[in-house]
Amino acid sequence: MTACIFDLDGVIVDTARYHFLAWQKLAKELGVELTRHHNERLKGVGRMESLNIILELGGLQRSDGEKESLATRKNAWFVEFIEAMKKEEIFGGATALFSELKANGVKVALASSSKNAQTVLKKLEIGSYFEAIVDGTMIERSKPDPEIFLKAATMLHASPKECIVVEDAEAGVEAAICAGMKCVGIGKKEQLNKANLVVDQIGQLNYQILNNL
Ligand code: B16
Ligand code: MG
Repeated sequence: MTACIFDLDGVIVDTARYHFLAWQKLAKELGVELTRHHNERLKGVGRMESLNIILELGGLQRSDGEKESLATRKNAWFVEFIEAMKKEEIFGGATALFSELKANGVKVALASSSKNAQTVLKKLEIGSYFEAIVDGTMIERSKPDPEIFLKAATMLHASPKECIVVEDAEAGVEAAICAGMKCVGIGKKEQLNKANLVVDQIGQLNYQILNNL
């Protein structure tokens, strides 16, 4: 392992919950019931892809203009949540893990599909932990496409097989595998069964566990 690439939402902080609450509010207005089970499909995929899934669940169709304004409304609610976020919301053990990896010569990167990733990093004051940051504004295809992880590896001058990805989304695990990288899933085994290892939270990981994968 020469590099470790971390997803943001749902791995470092529980912004995945804020995405869910904001999408659920929008879905309700559209008359669509968005359950936690459905929400698994929304994790890791881009904003417009998420909206398309909700419309599909409700058997609804909207014009491109209407979709833009629906996605903008959802984002405004999400931004309200993240503006109120506190540093204490960073998952326990996350920053200690970044420091431990660095101390062992492992490069640390962030790869988030979110266009709000920089705002979250600033709010939590953790941007300086990452040698490379790829966010939703820098990619053309969102997870499960491997583009985001390959871009991070290129920025770190690391080859994919030397990289380990840490992800909470099914689409993210898929993307890591497509990129030719090893992957640790954060969440449920049933959901993330393609990952090389699944743990409940980032705090359970350390350099040794990742290096032995
Ligand atoms: P935004 P990640 C992803 O972030 C989220 O998992 C996903 O639910 C969200 O739709 C996507 O970012 C886009 O976010 O609307 O803020 O651009 O998990 O890749 O860090
Ligand atoms: Mg995520």
